[in-house]
Amino acid sequence: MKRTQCALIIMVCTMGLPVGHKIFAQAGTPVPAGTSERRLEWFQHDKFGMFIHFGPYSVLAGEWQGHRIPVGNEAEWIMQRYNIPVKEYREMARQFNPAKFNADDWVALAKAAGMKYLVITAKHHDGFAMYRTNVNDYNIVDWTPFKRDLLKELAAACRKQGIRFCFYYSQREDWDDPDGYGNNWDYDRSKKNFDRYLEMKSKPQVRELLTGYGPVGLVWFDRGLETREQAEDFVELVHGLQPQCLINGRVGSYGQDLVGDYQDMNDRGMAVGGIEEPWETPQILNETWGYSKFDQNWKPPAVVIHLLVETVSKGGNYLLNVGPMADGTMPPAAVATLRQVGAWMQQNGESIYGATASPLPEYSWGRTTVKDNKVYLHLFSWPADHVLRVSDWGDNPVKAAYLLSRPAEKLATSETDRTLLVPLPAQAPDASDTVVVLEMAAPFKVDLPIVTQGSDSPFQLDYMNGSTAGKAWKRFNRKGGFFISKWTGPADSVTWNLLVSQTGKYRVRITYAARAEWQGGKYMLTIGPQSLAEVVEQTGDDFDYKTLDLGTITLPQAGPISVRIQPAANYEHDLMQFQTLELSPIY
Ligand code: H79
Repeated sequence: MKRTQCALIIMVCTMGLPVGHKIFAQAGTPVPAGTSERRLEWFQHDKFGMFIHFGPYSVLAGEWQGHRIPVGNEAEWIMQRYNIPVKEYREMARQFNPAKFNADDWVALAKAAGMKYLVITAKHHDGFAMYRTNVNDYNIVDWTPFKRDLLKELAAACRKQGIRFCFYYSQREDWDDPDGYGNNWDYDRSKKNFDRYLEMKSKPQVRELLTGYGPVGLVWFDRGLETREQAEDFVELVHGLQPQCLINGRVGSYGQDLVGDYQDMNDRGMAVGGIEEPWETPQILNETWGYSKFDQNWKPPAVVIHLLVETVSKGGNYLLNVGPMADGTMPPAAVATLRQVGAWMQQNGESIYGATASPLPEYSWGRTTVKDNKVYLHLFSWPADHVLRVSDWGDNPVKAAYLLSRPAEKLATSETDRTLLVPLPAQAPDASDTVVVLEMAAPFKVDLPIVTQGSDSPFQLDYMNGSTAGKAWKRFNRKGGFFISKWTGPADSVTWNLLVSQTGKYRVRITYAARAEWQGGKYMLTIGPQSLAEVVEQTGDDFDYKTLDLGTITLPQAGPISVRIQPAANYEHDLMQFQTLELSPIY
């Protein structure tokens, strides 16, 4: 449901909730070292990282024997795409010699862009190690004329310049190894022993990387392992060696519930609304991860800034990729863009670092981020009449308003009909994103959106128009989409405020997924003054959603009511993976 449809605010139902209430609550409670929450502190603060895809595919730069990877496709997939025999790809990799590589330059570029962590491909799907491995000689030191351990130099430069060193490791896909996943042109699929690959290459390499390169901020796995046990093995391996190191959600199967510390969107994916679980989106500057000499579709700096802001406004991290060229230097266009993003960050970083998801809607003029007692309005476009209108502002008295770049010049604000008006200078000081700061005496309070209904139309209550409390979280899964889960007790709930216009009988249907072990969990469904005791039924595996009919209820009165779902008792496990509750009028 679109925010505009459900955002009719009426005074009766105003229930103020401090923004990011769960995060504030956590800050006061001591968290034992090594837990996910503690590990995630830097990640949730830092917001912006550099992704680097570099390997032998960078030499091919999108072309193999006259075949060209179409722009829009991944150049690092070239070996798979043209089924290049291992022998030939390995010969090609002999030429990999990034002689102009300078670790300090790369790290300085990340730093200049305002990035705080750096994730380099230690091994991509092609199986080539970008560091000196003991597993085999197919690595940058033993196999190439370069002979240097690129990761070692990068890790040292990161430490020196205060950037968190992290690595990408393709733990399942390996087109070089006879037992790895993906290469069925050289190797007979039926003869593969995948466990042998995991034990003989994948795990030993992850172990090497976590023992030889200093503290690692996070390990970025890709293309998820099939079973939960396999994924948990990798989690134990990483946390056993470096308890503070984060693990991204792609360690496990994309269709299962999260294993690891935080969730990644799809490649280039974006959230539909604020996600309450820590998350990240991997994004690209042009249309490929590994360098392609054909791809000159570079995003303008303003677009990069908008994507960063949009991500932060929804509670996420922005991991932005650059694919260096075979000689070890960065494409000039990428450098220019990152420097311009950095200039913007220099001025406006306060609105990004440490900011949390905004409860305000997506505006036509831009996005908003929030931190402590401040709301940052990011103006992607400048209003023609120089008056900024912030609808759904509610009851939040403004102490001071000013442009982040000119804090001394205060702007006078006024309110009309719960919309805040901010008079602006005639010209946008920053055409890509001018940030207006609104300072308040207290954290911003949101009104729960009011879900309205058209005549004879049902209420669709979901992730977007509900409000969670306690441990219940708005989350994402590739198979499950946007959903709510992690609730284990009565304090964990999701609530909707409804404006009933049609009285009478309603059919109640709920859509959720529940594993076998969650079967029998009891939950309370409160609809206005009525409470229904319900029992969770098994629906199948993770995200095997089913719609269950919960019978009928009567809504005798028009007007505001609230609807809530919460576990009826404390459980050791999740209640359910919730998707929607539908109340449809019966005629
Ligand atoms: O490392 C980057 C990608 O190479 C990797 N994830 C990001 C971070 C990735 N792994 N898998 N995928 C992306 C899915 C890719 C599918 C495709 Fe293709 C590759 C689409 C086009 C090329 C395989 C080959 C499927 C169709 C053709």
